[in-house]
Amino acid sequence: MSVVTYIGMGSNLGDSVQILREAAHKLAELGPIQVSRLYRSPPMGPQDQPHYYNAVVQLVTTLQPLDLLDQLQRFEQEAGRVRLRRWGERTLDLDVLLYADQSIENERLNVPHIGLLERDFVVLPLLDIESNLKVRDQWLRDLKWSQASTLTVIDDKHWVEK
Ligand code: ROI
Repeated sequence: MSVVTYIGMGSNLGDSVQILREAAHKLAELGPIQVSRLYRSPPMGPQDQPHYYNAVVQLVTTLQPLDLLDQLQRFEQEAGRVRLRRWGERTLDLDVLLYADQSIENERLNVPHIGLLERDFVVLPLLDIESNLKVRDQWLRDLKWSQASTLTVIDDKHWVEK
């Protein structure tokens, strides 16, 4: 049975736009996708690191959560993932944000993603794809900063095909 999942993507090392584009192409091999706009956002965490490029992909897949996580981690490795420090710069980060309406808590995976509601670089791209999303009893579109945030839109929804 297929489920709707949302994957957060971030990069601030290397050719980030191309790295995110290739990640979206790999996700498309797992099932039909829809992509958000492409954003640039100031780092959350240490400030002496480059801005991030962020986007979200909706993936409809038959993969179970941990099998999906295995695939995401494989894509991160294939992108030559480098992670220099905790909360620091990285080549490619792929996070399971939402998996249907399930709550998942185990040592490898926490869904909905911890911190989702506090991160504009996750919530705004999610809203590009689906404006009716409720996470932990909270409508995302009602979050007070969901209209005004620190994000810059870099490109429209067609950035993956360019
Ligand atoms: N900050 C931004 N702006 N975007 C990210 O994707 C991102 N990812 C991270 C931390 C280090 C928390 N900061 C981030 O993992």
